Parts: sequence; C-alpha cells; structure tokens
Amino acid sequence: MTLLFKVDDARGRIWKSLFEHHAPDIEVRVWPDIGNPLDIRYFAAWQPPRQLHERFANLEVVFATSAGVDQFDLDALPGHIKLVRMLDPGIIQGIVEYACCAVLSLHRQFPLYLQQQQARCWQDHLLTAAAQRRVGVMGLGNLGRAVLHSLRAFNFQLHGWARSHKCIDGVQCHAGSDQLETFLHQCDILICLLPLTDETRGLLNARTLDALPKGASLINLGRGGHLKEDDLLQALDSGQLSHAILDVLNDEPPSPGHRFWQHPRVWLTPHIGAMTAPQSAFEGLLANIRRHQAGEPLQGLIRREQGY
Ligand code: NDP
Ligand code: OXD
Repeated sequence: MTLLFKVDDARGRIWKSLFEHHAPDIEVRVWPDIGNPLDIRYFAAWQPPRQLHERFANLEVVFATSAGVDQFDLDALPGHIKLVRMLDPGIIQGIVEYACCAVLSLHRQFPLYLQQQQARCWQDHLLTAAAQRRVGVMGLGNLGRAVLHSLRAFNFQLHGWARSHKCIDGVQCHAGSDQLETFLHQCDILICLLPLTDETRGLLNARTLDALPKGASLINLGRGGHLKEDDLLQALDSGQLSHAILDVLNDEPPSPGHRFWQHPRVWLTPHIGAMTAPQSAFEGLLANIRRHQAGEPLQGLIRREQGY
C-alpha cells in the first residue's frame, strides 16, 4: 500500500518518519517523488494537483490534510474515490485557542483600548459581565462544539446554529434556515465555523449581518467564501457591526490595496486558526487507513450530496 503526500518538505519528512516507525507496511512517498503512479492508493494533501484521478489510476482514498475540503472539486472526483477530512485533535485545540482569544478580546474591548492607546487616551469604559454577553457559533461540528464547550467556563450566554437540531449542554441550539434569523438576533459576538458549501457560500452578507444586534462583532474562522466582504465593510462603516476578526479571506493574501489591511475595526490573521501537525494528526490518519484496509467505514468521510 502506498500513500503519497503532497505537503511541504519539513512536514513530508515527519509524516514519512512516523509511518516508517509505526506502520512500516505502508510505503510513504512525498511529492514530487511519485515513483510509479500506479502504486498510489492513498493521497494526502491540502491543495490537490489537477487531474488527480487521471494521474493515479489506482487511487482509492484522498485524505485532505485539513478539516475543510472546499479546495477539492467533488464533481471532478469519480464516485469510487473517497474523500476524507482531517480529524486532528491539534486542529481542535488550535481553533479553541483562537476562538477563546478572539471572543475574550472582543468581550473585554481590546480593539477599543488599542485604538485609545494609539491616541494616547487613558479612558476606562464600564465592564459588561460575561453572563450578559451573547456568543453564537455557526456550525456545530467538531470545531463549533469544542469552542462552545470551552466558552462555557466564562459564563457567556451561548447559542449555536447548524443544519440539524442539536442538544448541547448550556447552549441554546437553533437549526436550519428557518431559525437562522432568530439565532442571529441573539449574537453579540458571532463566530463562523461552517464548512464552505453551495449552501453556505456568501451566508455572511448584508441581510444576515443586519440581523445581528447593533454593534455586534464577527469572528470568521470558516472560509473567506462565507463572507461578502463589501457587505462587512458597509456594516462596519455604518456602525451596525463594531469589529471583525478574520482568519480567512476570499483571497489569501488579500491584495495590497484591500481595505481590510488598514481598517481600524478589522483584525486579520493569515489563516492560522489551526494548522495540521503530523504529530497530532498521525494516529487518526493511520486508524482511518487501517479501517479502509479492513473494509470498515472511514471517520470524517465527506458526504458528497452535502459537500462536507
Ligand atoms: P464539521 O463537518 O464537523 O461540522 C460542520 C458543521 O456545520 C455541522 O454542525 C453542520 O451541521 C454545519 N453546517 C453545514 N452546512 C450547514 C448549513 N447549510 N446550514 C447550517 N449549518 C451547516 O466541520 P468542522 O467543525 O470540523 O470544521 C468546520 C470548518 O471550519 C471547516 O470546514 C473549515 O472550513 C473551517 N476550519 C478553519 C480552520 C482555520 O484555520 N481557520 C481550521 C479548520 C477548519 P450538521 O451538524 O447539522 O451537519
Ligand atoms: C483546515 C484549515 O480546514 O486549516 O484545516 O483551514
């Protein structure tokens, strides 16, 4: 069984050595050292090459090295090839850290205090208790649930929204497009942790941003494609939103002239919410390969009709 990684050299070396150590029966090759393409049964990458299945005629499973799989063209991938997303405890930890850091920064008005510092202004503002602050998470999958679980410790009022109804302790859950507006009405801080699909593309737009309470803030950790950037700028400029923290953008990096770079009420990070580390992801990937070899269902298998 041969597994081909298309990753950077440093990570390629780590993946290779982990497999040599713990699963020597699986031969690991690292792009561009493909060898005989007919040997390749498993392929793992963040960005797939063009004509993947044509290059590797015996390909059986594609493992995304990311939790999101929107960079793969599902329509172009023949039905017999499975696509699996990365289930890495390191990704969950990274997103939880980022989300808590961003929520607490907004809750404690750090953007305002940073602006005040730049203006040499020493001015305090009344504190809002966490119990009075409503935080909502769009997407209640592995990441959204972990974030909500961690935010509970601070005593925020928590809301969640997903496609199907969920019961999560301490969280008021909403489901489907019928309940989207009710959910949005109750989010002083909104976190997007949705996968990017045909249904969720552009979901953060003038209409949905307008449904948030006046002065709300947005944290986008999903994908740039969820957000209509011009609509966000308009909402910030009108005061409908007070701040946005964006880890993902339509164009990464944004053009040098993009308004987000200099916007006083936008904080940008370069898609670092989480990063897959071979050390934390290895166990789950190997377990999935073993499941496939045993003919068992794969964890994190993408349902083609849903796109996530
Ligand atoms: P999951 O597949 O575990 O969860 C997805 C959640 O989104 C589910 O709760 C699902 O609802 C919900 N959802 C999907 N479509 C809709 C819809 N149309 N309407 C309402 N809810 C919907 O994904 P993860 O939690 O693992 O990851 C989520 C996303 O986070 C990734 O796809 C990726 O885009 C992003 N991400 C970003 C990172 C970063 O560094 N910024 C790092 C890792 C991931 P239901 O439960 O009903 O199916
Ligand atoms: C992911 C990401 O989806 O890094 O894992 O964005």
